[in-house]
Amino acid sequence: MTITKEMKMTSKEEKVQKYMNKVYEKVIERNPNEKEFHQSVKDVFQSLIPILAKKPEYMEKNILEQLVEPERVITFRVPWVDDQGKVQVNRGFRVQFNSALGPYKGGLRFHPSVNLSIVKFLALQQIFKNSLTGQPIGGGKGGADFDPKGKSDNEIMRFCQSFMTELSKHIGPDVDIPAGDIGVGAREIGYMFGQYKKIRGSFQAGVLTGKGLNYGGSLARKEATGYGTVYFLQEMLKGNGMTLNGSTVVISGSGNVSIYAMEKAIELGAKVIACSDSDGYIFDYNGIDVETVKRLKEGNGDRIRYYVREHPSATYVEGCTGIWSVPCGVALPCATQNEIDETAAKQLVENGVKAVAEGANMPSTAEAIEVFMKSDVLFGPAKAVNAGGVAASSLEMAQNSMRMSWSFDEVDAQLQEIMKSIYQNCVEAAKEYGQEGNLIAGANIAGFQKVADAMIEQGVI
Ligand code: NDP
Ligand code: 2IT
Repeated sequence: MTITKEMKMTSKEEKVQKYMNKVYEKVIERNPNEKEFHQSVKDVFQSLIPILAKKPEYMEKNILEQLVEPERVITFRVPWVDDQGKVQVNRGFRVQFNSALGPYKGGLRFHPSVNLSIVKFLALQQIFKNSLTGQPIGGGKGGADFDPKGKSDNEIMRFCQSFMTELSKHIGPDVDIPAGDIGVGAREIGYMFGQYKKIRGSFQAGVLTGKGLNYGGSLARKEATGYGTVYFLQEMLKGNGMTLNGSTVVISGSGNVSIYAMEKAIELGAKVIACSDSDGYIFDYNGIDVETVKRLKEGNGDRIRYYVREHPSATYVEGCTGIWSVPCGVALPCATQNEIDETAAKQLVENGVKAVAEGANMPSTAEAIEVFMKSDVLFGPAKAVNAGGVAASSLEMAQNSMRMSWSFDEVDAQLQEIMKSIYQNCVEAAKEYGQEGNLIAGANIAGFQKVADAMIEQGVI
């Protein structure tokens, strides 16, 4: 038995569980060695037992089996020439997972760890996340096992051009709209946009989001995932009689999501005492200076260890996982998948953590989540918490279609509304299906319902 529900089950729920286990076993059989993808499927399925028991149509129409099979998976060769004149070859991916709610939408990740399992888990999560935003976007994800670290600007440009030469055949403003993720920021999006434009002979602003502000990018998109994470956190704390003001916060990573989560948390009166990169972490009980982190990491991708040169009151510790041993009231994992394991979760709980909100995608292992749930820690799941980035991307698409642009405050105000409504929908869905207070169940159920209904309305296609 693989998919389980903690509470005692009704006979209808037992039937659903049997069906789910069959689908899940097939997922494992059809997609061997894709452990991140399995983890992500299991996370979703576990929440869906009550809704499938209540609405038999989903099982009758075999929605789950349709849902876990991507509509299209594209893998391709990305050859490029390095500064020494040598030919290098990377592997590119785009998983167009589900278009029930709109064109495929989701980021591109450039990191040596990228493989099909990682892209599929991210794309699956994106379906539900995008559904939660209330925006008309389906789910997709892509990337390459390319390591941008240590590459010259010209190498990055040549790589992006080669990557887009192939990807351009599969995307478009009404087809599939990529954006950034780990290792892909405005610079990479710019090079890819330039190549797409050249190949198509047409300026289609809405084909990529996260663009530069000079050529169709949206104000507040850069800040949106981090800000949105903190807006969600704020709602979650408020809903439970707590406040961010005066709390101590630990945030992993020091990239796009972390930096703007830090900035917003500080603005709202929190003290951010630690952040990290893949080498190690810094902590300072007086509070981290976000402007220094920005200058180090956004400028030329320097290592976080250099922070202590400018701030002698801070300490640098080698190794990134140790960050979870820093006592804090709020933990925001904003780096990468499975960065909080069972041991780290136990450490956080022992040190008195009150709330965890996932800025990164799937940063907590299943075992870590169990620790948090058993300890009554407030837990905000990634699909809901970090949805602000893609929500702002959708607002960028809307501005591109209208050929106009909104002010920073206009986008930020819409973002705040979206995050509030995501939180509210998660709370209500959890309550409706007997899992009050469980935002994981709430996010999965609320995200699923809209997609499943749209799939049924559009027939078996
Ligand atoms: P960035 O590339 O801007 O930053 C990533 C940060 O995480 C860096 O500090 C990096 O350290 C660290 N990191 C990356 N890989 C690892 C690893 N294997 N172990 C430890 N640390 C690591 O990416 P983003 O900030 O954009 O993305 C962070 C997370 O947020 C990802 O999970 C992404 O999927 C998710 N996300 C991003 C959104 C966006 O709009 N950008 C939207 C929603 C979710 P180093 O500098 O050493 O590499
Ligand atoms: O994981 C994510 O939601 C992103 N990387 C952002 C996707 C997007 O299309 O803006």
